[in-house]
Amino acid sequence: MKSGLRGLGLLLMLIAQPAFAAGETLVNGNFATGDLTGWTSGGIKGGFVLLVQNGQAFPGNSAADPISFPDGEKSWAADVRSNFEGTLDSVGILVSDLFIPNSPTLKFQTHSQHANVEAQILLLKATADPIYPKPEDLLMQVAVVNTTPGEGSLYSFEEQTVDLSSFYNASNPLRGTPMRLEIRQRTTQARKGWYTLFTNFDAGPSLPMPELPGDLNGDQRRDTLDAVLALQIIAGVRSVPNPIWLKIGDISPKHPDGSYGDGSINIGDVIHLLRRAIGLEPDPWP
Ligand SMILES: [Ca+2]
Ligand SMILES: [Ca+2]
Repeated sequence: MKSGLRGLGLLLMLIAQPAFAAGETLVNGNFATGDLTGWTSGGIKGGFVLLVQNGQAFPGNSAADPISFPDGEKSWAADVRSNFEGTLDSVGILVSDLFIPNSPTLKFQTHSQHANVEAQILLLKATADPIYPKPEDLLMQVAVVNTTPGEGSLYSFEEQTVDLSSFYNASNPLRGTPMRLEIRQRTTQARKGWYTLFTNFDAGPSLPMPELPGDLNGDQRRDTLDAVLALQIIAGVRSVPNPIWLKIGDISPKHPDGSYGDGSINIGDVIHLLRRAIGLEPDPWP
């Protein structure tokens, strides 16, 4: 009885773990069109992200003397910032869907309102918690430095580049490292909610994320994390947001003709995934 309860506790703990769905691509430069598709905004302690438009007033940017955005008239940028009160531990966060770099270099353009900000680019493993990533889930962390911060039309965005060559596979880009790109920014001056603007992220032409049967979190591995996601779906903690998930997760039963699946994600799929995760089921799989 006692060990049964422990087992149930473990199961509930696994179900409560954060995990993320398979994404598709980094939508290059999409901020410049006013579209956040493929990105999720969030923050710590009230930090947040806005989309702001060239020529339109927003806090810190008067319409009478606006900075020019790189893509000109009516183009957009992401405005990442602490809360308006300028609390030092308030951080704005913007995180991309999963993508595979299709270039040895990540490029983007950015501008900070003031020198007293801390802006960062994080590259995260597919399985990372985007708000509180563990150190082992961090592929890279880069400070974003603006040499000419300020307000008004005298200032302009600066080009930035990040070396992605360790994660880019030149001979077969689809075998590059799946990752999420994250932007973080906070003020380092109390009571000043300075912003940093970002636009035109480019990591090469978008690549489709390979769909590996059973790989529900899209990190290109079939392991216990995927079994946890399947359990969450069965427990109703997580819904199946689109048919792609169902197709990826429905790996059991296997039929005599070599096909597999019964149109649902259930405990049979979890067991099949767990057996694979502990090495009981070699390729070809499922
Ligand atoms: Ca996986
Ligand atoms: Ca099934």
